[in-house]
Amino acid sequence: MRVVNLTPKSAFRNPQSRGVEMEKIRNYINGRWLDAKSGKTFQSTNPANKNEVIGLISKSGRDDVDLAVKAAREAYEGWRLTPAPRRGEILFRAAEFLLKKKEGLGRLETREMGKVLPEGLGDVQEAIDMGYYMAGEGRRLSGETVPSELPHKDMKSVRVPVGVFGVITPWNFPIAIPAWKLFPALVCGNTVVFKPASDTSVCAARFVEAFIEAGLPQGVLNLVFGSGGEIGEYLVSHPEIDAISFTGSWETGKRLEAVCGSMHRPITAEMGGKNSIIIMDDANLDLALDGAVWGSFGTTGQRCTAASRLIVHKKIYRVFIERFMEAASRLRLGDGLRKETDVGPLINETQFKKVLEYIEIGMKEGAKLVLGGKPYSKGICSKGYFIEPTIFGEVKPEMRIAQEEIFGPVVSVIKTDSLEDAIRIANGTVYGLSSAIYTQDVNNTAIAERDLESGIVYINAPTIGAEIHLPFGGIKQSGYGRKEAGGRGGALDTFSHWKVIYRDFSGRLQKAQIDKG
Ligand code: UN1
Repeated sequence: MRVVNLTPKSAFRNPQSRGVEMEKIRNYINGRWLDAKSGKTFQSTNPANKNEVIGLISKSGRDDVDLAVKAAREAYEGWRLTPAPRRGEILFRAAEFLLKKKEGLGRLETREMGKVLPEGLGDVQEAIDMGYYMAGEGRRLSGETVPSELPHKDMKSVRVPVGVFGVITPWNFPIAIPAWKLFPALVCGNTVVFKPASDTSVCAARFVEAFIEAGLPQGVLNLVFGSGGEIGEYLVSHPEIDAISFTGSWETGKRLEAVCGSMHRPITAEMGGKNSIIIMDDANLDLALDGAVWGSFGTTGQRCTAASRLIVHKKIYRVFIERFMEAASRLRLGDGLRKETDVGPLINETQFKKVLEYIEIGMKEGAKLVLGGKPYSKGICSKGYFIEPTIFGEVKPEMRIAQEEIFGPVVSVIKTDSLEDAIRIANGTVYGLSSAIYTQDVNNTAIAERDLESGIVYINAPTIGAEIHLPFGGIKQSGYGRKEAGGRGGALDTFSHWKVIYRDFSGRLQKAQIDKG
């Protein structure tokens, strides 16, 4: 195996957080960890304790992106021609490395992103799952062979890589979402320039390390840190990039789609959601309550699949809302590394303020605040971006809090009187990522499954918790282009093109559709 140049392990003391180490994190370009050309840096901090700096990160400019794209372009030919099973073996080793480091990576996620430790570990596990799954694809990547209508002629379709991919990822799944993109991109034979969200830069560096340890040739995967405005959009419009995979907000995604459209460049964009759970009067209420709490407040509501609307049948509305309030009020906020914590902080000040603004909007619109609604700063939470789990009752489907993505621990409860009305409300937003229904009536499940307008539908389970081997993604303003995750029909179609080959060995000109053989 090649000698690798890892992120310098020379962590140094962070003066602001006694005893805790902060790391210097550099770009990874063409097999080397490099400072940004400008020498500039920025800090990544712990959202549960703003004084704790997790890493000092290279702040890249356009020249760093140029370097990374050049490296990916130069490595492309070699990687494209590396047999796919060999590519898969490298990815398998990367997954093994992640498994070995799972505990440490999970803890890092909690410190850098704020999600509670079991969720941090789940995030890493999702990456491991994707690694093993895509490693296996190295020995499949199958196409079709079908008989020709003409004699002495054969024909087949084969997958070919797209080229150099620009990959832009969000902070809410700092390792899982990069894994959804990098593993399939690499097994298909693409090379990559990866720009992660600044808030979770250290997680991204640690994740890339898995590929280096696994022996990925230099230049195949390159990592640049910096703001979306400064380098993300530059990467997307770079002349030497062939395609883009993006996960993030609708506003950014829409802009990037326009850029790519004008350049005839494929882009897959995963964006927001305004996901709903329908709870019918015949639902198993205990199950629905557990699902509503997890769907609304898991990951502090910072999942694009989070349930931010609960559409509840009027016959059970009162008992549901009382029990839901009671269950949510028992959730304990705090540092996600502590065993007793159920809900962590918001990621940063911008999100913190945005969520509080939406709570304000909800109150002005006349929704009934039944729980929470305030920042939470008791005890150890005084240094973080904590907001109480917040429930609005009596919400009208057209209110802004029931239409716009909030991305925080705020949920709207809406009353309904029938399945038909519930589905109409669920479908009545610009988004279409995930939806769910709790009911014991098999006919209700069939109607919901058929009529809910979303990329993912759950029956008797909340809107979160997609598994990696089926396609993931939304319709309407939730998604654009092909899907993430899954194999055929999902990630493999995003990260490869079909090439169709006809071979005529008859020794004469044969005309399809004209000659009858
Ligand atoms: C996201 O919120 O962007 O289904 C991804 C889920 C997770 C992935 C969420 N497996 O909630």
